[in-house]
Amino acid sequence: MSELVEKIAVCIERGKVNQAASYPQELKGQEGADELAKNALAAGEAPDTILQGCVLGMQRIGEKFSQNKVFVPDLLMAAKAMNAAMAHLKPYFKSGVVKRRGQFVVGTVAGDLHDIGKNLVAMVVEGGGWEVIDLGVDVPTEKFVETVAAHPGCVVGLSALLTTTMVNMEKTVSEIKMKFPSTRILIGGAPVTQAYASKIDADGYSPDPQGAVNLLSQAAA
Ligand code: B1M
Repeated sequence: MSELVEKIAVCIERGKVNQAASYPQELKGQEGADELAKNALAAGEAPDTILQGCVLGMQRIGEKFSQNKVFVPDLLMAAKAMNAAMAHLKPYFKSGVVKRRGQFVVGTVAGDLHDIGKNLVAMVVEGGGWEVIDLGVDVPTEKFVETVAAHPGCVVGLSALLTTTMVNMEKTVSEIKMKFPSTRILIGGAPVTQAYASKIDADGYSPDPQGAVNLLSQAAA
């Protein structure tokens, strides 16, 4: 692994956004994800190398979050640093020079307004190298179906926090699968379990964002 990849990964994992940022204390004054990405591209470094650093950093923080070694604010700071680096990669994604691993369509199911967990999943999945199409909250089944039609081959993620709304996952899974049988669908959220995922024929369940990235990697393999 190159020194640059490791440096970017450390900035992402520690939430070091840019040189001016005073957080984290022990990296004060050092270049952050913003400058490292910008300067490396200006020096002719391959955009893929920057992406590699982002993916590695988000993977490290995602795993620590799964193990309860870090918490929501740490994940938010990592995502902020990741966004700072990714902003420099946007033109390369648009031109196709850097390829994403696939498209991930995510939203909370109909009736559910809880989006904090869904947003964390979206951030970590983006950091995992996927293009995220975030449909927001209270997403009707028809909207998911329309979006899958517009993005063939995408993987769908459904989030629910209420026992009264998780039942809407079943309808969404069944309608997507009826029209687009090969679409892979992951579900998650506090009341959701693997048993429920199996019952409604979802392809996977994850209790946390990094688990979702791992399932996506399997889906893409
Ligand atoms: Co609500 N709420 N809430 N609420 N709320 C809960 C969920 C509740 C457990 C509180 C309680 O009673 N103890 C309860 C649900 C009870 C139940 O269904 N069994 C509840 C209720 C009842 C309600 C209302 C009905 C209250 C009312 O109006 N009477 C109402 C419903 C609104 C609606 O959705 N229609 C309501 C409203 C709200 C607020 C709007 C005030 C606010 C949401 C703000 C927002 O999200 N923008 C809110 C909040 C904040 C909560 C609690 C306190 C926190 C939820 C949260 O953000 N957790 C919650 C109680 C609690 O959990 N302590 C509660 C932090 C977040 C990081 O975790 O979302 O679980 P979580 O996400 C995790 C994992 O689940 C996973 O990854 C995340 C990171 O680890 N994950 C996925 C999530 N989605 C995933 C998808 C994946 C994979 C993993 O793949 C696709």
